[in-house]
Amino acid sequence: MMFNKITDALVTRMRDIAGAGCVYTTPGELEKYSHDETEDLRYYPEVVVKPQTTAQVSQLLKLCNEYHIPVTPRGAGTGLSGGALPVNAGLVISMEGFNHIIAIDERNLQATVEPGVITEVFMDVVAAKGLLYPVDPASKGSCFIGGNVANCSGGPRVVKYGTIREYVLNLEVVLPSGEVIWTGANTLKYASGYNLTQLMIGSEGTLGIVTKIVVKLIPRPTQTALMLASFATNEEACGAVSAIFRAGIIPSALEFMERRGVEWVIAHDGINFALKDGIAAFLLIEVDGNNPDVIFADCEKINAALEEFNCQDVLFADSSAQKEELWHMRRIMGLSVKSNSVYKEEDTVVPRAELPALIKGIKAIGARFGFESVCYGHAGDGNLHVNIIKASMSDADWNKKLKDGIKEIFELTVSLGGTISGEHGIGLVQKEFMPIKYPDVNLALMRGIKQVFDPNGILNPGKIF
Ligand code: 2HG
Ligand code: ZN
Repeated sequence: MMFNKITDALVTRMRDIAGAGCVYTTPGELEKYSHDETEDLRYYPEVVVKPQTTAQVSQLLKLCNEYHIPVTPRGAGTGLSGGALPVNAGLVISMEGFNHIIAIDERNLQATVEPGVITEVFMDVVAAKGLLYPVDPASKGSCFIGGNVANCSGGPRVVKYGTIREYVLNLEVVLPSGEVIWTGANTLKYASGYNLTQLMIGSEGTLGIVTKIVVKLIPRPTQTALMLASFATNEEACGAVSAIFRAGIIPSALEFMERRGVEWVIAHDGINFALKDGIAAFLLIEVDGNNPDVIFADCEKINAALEEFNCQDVLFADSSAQKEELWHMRRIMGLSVKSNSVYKEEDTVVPRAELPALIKGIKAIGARFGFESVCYGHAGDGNLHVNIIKASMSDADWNKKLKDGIKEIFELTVSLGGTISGEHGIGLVQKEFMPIKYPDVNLALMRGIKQVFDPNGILNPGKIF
């Protein structure tokens, strides 16, 4: 793909469109947009614009399409696959200015929001109305709901409530041509031709820029119970996961944490947690509902299922403060790993009952290549975040062994019926592994869709394929 550089004349046009105060060009201003949360990758854009209206996004895309300027849409920059990195420089369109909750429709249990709203801010506003928007990635306090749409984000509550796919009803999207469309309808059903709403979700900013999002809301459960179960081996912890569902329970969260992850949270955050000897892994299990008796009975069934897998100990959180502490431990695990060592994160997902085989295989691959890994994640979804640790490995070893090791981890994942990303997307860093999952015919279909939406290939080039 041949792209042009952004000339001074084009910068002037961008200022005319968005207002001079919303166009940034100095290295100091651009630095923040040169990276996301993906390892240590850095790519500087030439210009950043923060539009405030759909009309401005439309005019910017029309201009860039005419002059073949690459455009990287950007939310909060919390992504873990490099999807927001401007790898061809060009223009970054930051959606920070789109931070309004436009409407909460309590009659239909729907809301219309702009993509730059912080996920947790939105969750709190609907919670105050007794409603639940359950899509809560670990970075909910800083990520944008638009980025969640772009990446098809999940988080701990997917296991009961589903990913963001289950909540987005309709999207306002600006196409690379500058045309503005609504993708669907504000309805719970949609059997009216190809579902463009679902196509946009997870398209990582390669097909259009989302400017409004209509989501479904649900009544908020009033009660939760949270327990932390400890196990002597990873396989036992992972094996217990499927048993909980077989016992007739769908927990509202079912998270796995390896011991080393907990150790690093303690080191990073100084939390007060007594880590007992002989414990290899934990399951953090939440049950929600409105009837405490039903929740109590569910917890007893879960306990019985855990015992079959040699569960060593179960800690019941007995206050909301303790629940928050345990959740905090889980949510900051990614950051804690990052602060401890150079690392590379993979986002493997398999059918739930294959989790024991996945973790066993990952450890065997690590042993063969000589790297350590710290695994945690959404076990109830079969989704394991595999953090491969550089530790004292030399750069040469790390670069060579890492690539081969990741390839084997993904081959194992796919052979178990899984895929190479459950919720972090493909972006820049996973794209070379796409052929492990997809034959040429699937990749050709995806490229064809891209071509229809974006014939000049200006939108987030270098991602997914
Ligand atoms: C996690 O489970 C997340 O810790 C990290 O996948 C991603 O929320 C995030 O930014
Ligand atoms: Zn996750």
